[in-house]
Amino acid sequence: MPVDKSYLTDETKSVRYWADLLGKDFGVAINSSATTNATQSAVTAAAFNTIVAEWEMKFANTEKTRNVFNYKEGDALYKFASENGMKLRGHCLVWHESVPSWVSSDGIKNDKNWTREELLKVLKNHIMNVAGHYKGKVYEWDVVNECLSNDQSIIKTNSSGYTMRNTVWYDVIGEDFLDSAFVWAHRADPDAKLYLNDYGNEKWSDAKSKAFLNLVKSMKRRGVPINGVGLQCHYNYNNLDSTEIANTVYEYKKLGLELKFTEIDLSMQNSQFYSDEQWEEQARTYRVLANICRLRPYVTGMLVWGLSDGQTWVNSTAAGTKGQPLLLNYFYGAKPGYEAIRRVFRDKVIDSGILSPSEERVARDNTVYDLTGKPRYVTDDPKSIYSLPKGLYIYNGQKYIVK
Ligand code: 9MR
Repeated sequence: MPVDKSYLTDETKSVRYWADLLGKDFGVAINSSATTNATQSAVTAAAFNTIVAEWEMKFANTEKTRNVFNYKEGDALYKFASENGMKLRGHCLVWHESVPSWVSSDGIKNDKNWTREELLKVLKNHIMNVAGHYKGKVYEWDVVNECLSNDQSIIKTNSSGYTMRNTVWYDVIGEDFLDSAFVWAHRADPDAKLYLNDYGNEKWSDAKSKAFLNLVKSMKRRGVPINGVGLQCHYNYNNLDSTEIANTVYEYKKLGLELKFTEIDLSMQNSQFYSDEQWEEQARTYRVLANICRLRPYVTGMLVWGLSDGQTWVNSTAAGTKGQPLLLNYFYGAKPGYEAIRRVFRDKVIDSGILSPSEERVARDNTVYDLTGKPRYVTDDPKSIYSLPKGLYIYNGQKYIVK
């Protein structure tokens, strides 16, 4: 595969450019080290418009010692995002993994013997501090992550049922941990969008997808301040069916919620060589998600879980059987999947009349137009417009009046 890095120098080759015009979040999970690496920071800012901390905003890093809060890495991500006109998404306030050892040795066992009241206090203190610190900086939080059990056989006998995952949070506090987490996050930052995030909730035929919807419906009934749901989308490169996902997605529209694909990676089965057909198949799967995002206003964006095939958790955890699940290859070249998403977003912008005619022209070239819409000349320097005869000109979607 040739290494295509044209998105670094030509913004119209970047998904970011089209996602910005569409008003969709197109994001990537990174660690703060990426912000001080010349290549990775340039690639991140050119290719994406949103970042999320892959690890550093989790409980084990933000409150490793009880009531001592660490915001160093998250703040570095915020600085990077604001310097590059990007959004910062928060991940995640409550999870059973990446829990500090003073809370639980494994996030499951109550081996510190918390009472319900004590653990509620711990959780409240954590959320009020972390969401409070990032108030106005993080626009959206995964408040609770992966709170459902993988076994949702309950659905067979109870179509509105769901089974919570056994964790220290659930086992000690009960389901109130979930509702309370959202209420506290909302209190800490009333403007932040609050999401419930999980995996295995993408395909409508999977029991966990139905259970996840049931859980969200019950939260809505209880008046929990939830704005949206995250479907993670950790999948193989060739088995996401668009109808299956579209059916799931539609259920959240009916509830008046937003939705995002929050942690996309589409793994290949590891081998040394892949055929063009296999890359195209991976691109097709990315295209399925991009199309669902493109067509539905309430699907607010899509985020991939890693910057390039060299930085994916899949490499370390899948014992060498899976790999290369992302949009940029080891050399940060755009893979067919990246181009597939770019085409989907670009075509929507160009074809749907989302842009005014002058903006649409500019999206294609650097032409100066006069008031009648006639192209006058092409330039990279709008100051040159002032040497034209008196009149009104359009360039880059803006009016220039020459007096
Ligand atoms: O990719 C993340 C990895 O670097 C961390 O070590 C790990 C534990 O904090 O979490 C990984 O991200 C997970 C995400 O937070 C929740 N969904 C599953 C992701 C992959 O395991």
